[in-house]
Amino acid sequence: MNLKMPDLSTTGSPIKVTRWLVEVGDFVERGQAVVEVETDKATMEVEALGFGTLLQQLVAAGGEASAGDLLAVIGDARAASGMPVTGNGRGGGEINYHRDFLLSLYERMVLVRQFEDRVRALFLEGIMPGTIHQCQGQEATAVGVCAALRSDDFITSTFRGHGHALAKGLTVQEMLDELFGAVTGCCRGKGGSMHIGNLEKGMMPAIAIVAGGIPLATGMALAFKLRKTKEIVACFFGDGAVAEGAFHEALNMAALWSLPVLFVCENNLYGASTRIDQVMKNTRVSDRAASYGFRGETVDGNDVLEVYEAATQAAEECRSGRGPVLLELQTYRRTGHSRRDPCHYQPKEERATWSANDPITRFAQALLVGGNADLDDLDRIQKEIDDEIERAVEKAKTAPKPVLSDLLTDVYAS
Ligand SMILES: Cc1ncc(C[n+]2csc(CCOP(=O)(O)OP(=O)(O)O)c2C)c(N)n1
Ligand SMILES: [Mg+2]
Repeated sequence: MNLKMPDLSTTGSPIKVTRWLVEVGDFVERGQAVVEVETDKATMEVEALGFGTLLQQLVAAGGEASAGDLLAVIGDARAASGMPVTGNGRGGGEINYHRDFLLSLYERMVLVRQFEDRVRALFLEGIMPGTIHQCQGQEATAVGVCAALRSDDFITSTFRGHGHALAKGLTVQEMLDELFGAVTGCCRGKGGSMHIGNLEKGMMPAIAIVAGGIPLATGMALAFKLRKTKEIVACFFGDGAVAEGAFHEALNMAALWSLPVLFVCENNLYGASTRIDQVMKNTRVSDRAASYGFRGETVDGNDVLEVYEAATQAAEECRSGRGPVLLELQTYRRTGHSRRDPCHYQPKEERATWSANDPITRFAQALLVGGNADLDDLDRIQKEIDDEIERAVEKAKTAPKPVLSDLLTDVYAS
């Protein structure tokens, strides 16, 4: 990934690089400020679009560059010599990942799990309006896919969207405020759990109609293609969407026009209380792609690195005009379909098997065995996230609610 000088100067004159904020070999987070520059008007920071390791600084501090000039090369999240080995790699061989990257994946998954657990408790206390559909057990799908995206890429989501939102960079505060119906929420309190989103962070407000996001994502991808931009859209949906007409129509069109859309099916074996084999003869969802003439792949959706690697490859194919791609991520929902569902239709043995395959426990073990973290590191991460969530809960409880005159603002039809 290249970091280029943005078009910041009003006069077209070269822009001065004042200070590097990241050293060669350091890990860079998506959205992290990498270098400080000075235009004729102001001092600004240039941010990384994606995760990676800073490999080269091409303009020294004090030097100048014009808009569009290369400032730095950021490698992918593997790299950095001497790092312990984790992950199998797609071609078979092992891959070195930067420790900070691995910990960031772990942190994000723990954030999703603890957010969901806390929100569940708030609903059970009866102090949150609406209903919820939660994603405990499915953290690796959201986190693995979103880690492979750039900050200017988009996602679409479903009624089960909290994990997608946190993985795409929405904050705990803006989400909790939204769930409490406050004006400070990411949709100003009008979306709630089932329509969570933030366009500035690349997440379309979620759509609760099963398969509803699939034609929408396809349309967004068409817009990216017509505008000749390099963004892609990752479209999350469940196995229940696969029998909907909208799924087939959109996949056909996306294939025909080679659109930059990454279809992500979170196959958790159930659509509400109905098991997948009761509604599909061929339960391998990724096979559907071949019938429309593009690549589909089934991936262990509880292995965050597998998901990340599959999504990175698929995103690259979409970005370079070789899309679309259909990824089927096999996973399991550990909670009921919605808040009131006790989940009795999931057989005990099946639940036990998937419990033993929990994405967070598995990744924690991999981090410990690989020497990337010790138990104190993992405890510290959990505690910091707990504290962050608690602070946000306290604020969200008293955050201001919309007033009557807000009723018809920010709506498309009235
Ligand atoms: C078109 C449509 N039909 C029915 C529903 C009711 N409904 C909401 S969620 C759901 C099950 C969806 O299952 P799946 O797509 O597998 O997603 P998961 O709940 O497993 O994440 C149903 C039937 C709906 N929202 N939209
Ligand atoms: Mg499902």
